[in-house]
Amino acid sequence: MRIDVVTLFPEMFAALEHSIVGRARRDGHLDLRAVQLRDFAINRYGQVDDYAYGGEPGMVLRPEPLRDALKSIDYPEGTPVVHMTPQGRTFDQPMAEEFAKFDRLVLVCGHYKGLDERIVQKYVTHEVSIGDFVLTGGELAAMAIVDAVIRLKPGVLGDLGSAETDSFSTRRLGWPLYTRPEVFEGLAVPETLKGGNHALIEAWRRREALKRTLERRPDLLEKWPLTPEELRLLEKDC
Ligand code: 6GU
Repeated sequence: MRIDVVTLFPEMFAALEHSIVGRARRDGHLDLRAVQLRDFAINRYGQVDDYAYGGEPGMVLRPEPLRDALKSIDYPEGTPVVHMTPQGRTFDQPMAEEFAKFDRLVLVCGHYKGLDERIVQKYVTHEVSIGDFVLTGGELAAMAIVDAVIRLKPGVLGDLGSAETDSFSTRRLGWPLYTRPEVFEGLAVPETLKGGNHALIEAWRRREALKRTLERRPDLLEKWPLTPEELRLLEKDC
């Protein structure tokens, strides 16, 4: 997959040289390119922003540098062009799965007050936020999206970290995890997990995951309701 990011701070993306995303790049699963918006400035002073019409504090990114930066990328028709903005739709696992179906992606990082609305109208296909808080720029949000999308591509995770067993691929939180030692500061590993009965272990995990989801994230159950099988699992327990 090739991902082009339009940004004023390409150096920030060095964070994606590490860990699993770094390996994905070295293995050829990800071709990540940061496009410096300032290379498309409107004058020799490197200007890319300007005052907001109507008069409000803060600068707005001018449309011409953004348009020229996008034109330089030469992405095929149908490629998602994603504007990172707190005004966007909240990014979630289904969106990551949708983006992972493409082999190109363009991410546009906003700065200052934001982008001129006409760039959004003419060039942007998706507006995405990563949550209800405000970042100083879209870069950290773009990195989150690159990570969440690329790990879904076949071959990026080994069998060990397979994405199909992710809690959110089932739209639920994860279950509690234990490793050695068997007793830590007076707390023991649950008996079921040591028993070797795989059906029982599976039922325990799914029940614990559901209990957590019910308690911490009831909104997930509104979005993706309990299945009849999940209802049965919960009834057995209580
Ligand atoms: Cl995508 N951008 C900015 N600037 N702030 C955010 C965000 C994006 N998502 C959450 N907060």
